[in-house]
Amino acid sequence: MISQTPKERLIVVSNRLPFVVRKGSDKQWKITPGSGGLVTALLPVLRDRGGIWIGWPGTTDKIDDISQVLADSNRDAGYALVPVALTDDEVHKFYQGFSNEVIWPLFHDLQSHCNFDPSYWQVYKEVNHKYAQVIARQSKENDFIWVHDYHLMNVATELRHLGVRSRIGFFLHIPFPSLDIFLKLPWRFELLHALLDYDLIGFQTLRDRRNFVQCIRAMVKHVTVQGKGQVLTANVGDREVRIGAFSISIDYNTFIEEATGAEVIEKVRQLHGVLPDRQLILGVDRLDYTKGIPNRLEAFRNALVRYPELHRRITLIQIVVPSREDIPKYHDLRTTIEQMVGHINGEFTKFGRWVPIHYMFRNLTRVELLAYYRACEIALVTPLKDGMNLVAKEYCASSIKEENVLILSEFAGAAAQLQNGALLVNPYDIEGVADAIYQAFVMDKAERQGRMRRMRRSISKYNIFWWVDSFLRAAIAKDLSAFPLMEDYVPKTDIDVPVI
Ligand code: ADQ
Repeated sequence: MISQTPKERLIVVSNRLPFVVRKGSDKQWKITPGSGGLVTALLPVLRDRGGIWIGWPGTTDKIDDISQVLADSNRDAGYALVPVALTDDEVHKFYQGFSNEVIWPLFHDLQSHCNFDPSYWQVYKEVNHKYAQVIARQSKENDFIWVHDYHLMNVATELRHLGVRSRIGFFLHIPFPSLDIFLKLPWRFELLHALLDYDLIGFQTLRDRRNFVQCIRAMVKHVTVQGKGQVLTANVGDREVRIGAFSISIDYNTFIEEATGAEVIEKVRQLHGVLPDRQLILGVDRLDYTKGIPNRLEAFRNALVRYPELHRRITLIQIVVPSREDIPKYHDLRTTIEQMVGHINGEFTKFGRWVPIHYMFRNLTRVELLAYYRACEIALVTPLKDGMNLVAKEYCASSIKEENVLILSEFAGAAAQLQNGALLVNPYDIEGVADAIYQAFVMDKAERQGRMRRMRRSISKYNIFWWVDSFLRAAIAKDLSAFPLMEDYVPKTDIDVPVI
């Protein structure tokens, strides 16, 4: 459904290219396609209208060879892959530093985790300039340039300095913080003005958009914001900037297809075979302090203490995917998680009969991931804060019999859309999450199906293709009233969380 979108050439820009480039044992470059929703959704659009994907190839090795390898491997694809070269120092200060030690924690409301090193900001600007130079070399006047995520917030400003006049859109995959938190950023004014150099800024949720609007109203002179619905208009001086909420999603139909494959079904059978007569609870997250894994483990322990009837009747399968291991905070987090798992298993294990937590620290194949989604009767998706959280949507899509229960943090972007089906929890409320585990455990089939059906209907309608299509249309539409809010998405309260 790539309908009615503008037909200009598309230039997609992201921190990383959607292909992993690495040298094999024969010293030859090997290119493997990346996976994930963004790649799945954007590659058909790029093929359809032609275009370029620009990004860092993930290695600081000599770039000339890589450009050639990328060009050769992608010759017949209908779009080009263009690398941006980064040095080790740039990767350290721009990627690990400013992006992941300043913006990532601050935008997830964890200011105490921030390292506001001034050299990080300097290199962030330089690297954004580097991306802009590559874009300026590659783009033509009528191209639509779509920049992704918090690593590249300065790119539009740099492009304007380089004289690029094309329309430029930006999508922020992570949350946008409230004014009080954003004000802590030493470079708050520069960054806010940089974002306003885009023609369209997309956020994951209405809450993120509202935070951004609050920031520009408070911090930018001569700004007015009008409109209602999915896309607003801000007038800043003589410029018009569009500001929208576009919840990212998944390729729903492909998930169903893959989740019903023979290999997945066999693996589900094996899982139930080794862990019989109980409900399985799944936690699957990148190793990241925003995902709330220690709080979740504490809640699981609390449920075992307060509801002894759960003993031997539930098992938590916690999978942690290695991530950002060069940053010390991530290393410490892994140690904390592993100590907690050890304590809980030490406290409750019944020798030869029951181990409460099965813990894995590794990447999974697609088949394994889908098998865990299908096999586990309950999912615990309890981030302290999350832009969207695709695991929640993937879990629902894979629930083919619609008998599984999703326990979801109020602070995941997905909560606004899935609030009519998920058991919403505050991840800081240990007893509340423990109660939700018990509620999920005893929930009857009819209620499970009703809840899961509502969530799947919404995810199926607002899938990844809807997301791409609505963003690209919002960039050019004359009439913004054609962009109503998502049906399930209408916030019931001003703070988007349920109140009693
Ligand atoms: P992430 O923080 O990475 O994404 P999420 O949205 O949950 O979080 O996406 C994780 C992805 O990794 C999922 O697509 C999942 O299939 C995959 N995955 C999970 N476990 C895996 C495993 N063991 N092996 C391999 N793959 C695994 C950021 C933001 C989110 C936002 C997304 C998209 O932090 O809030 O939803 O971008 O915008």
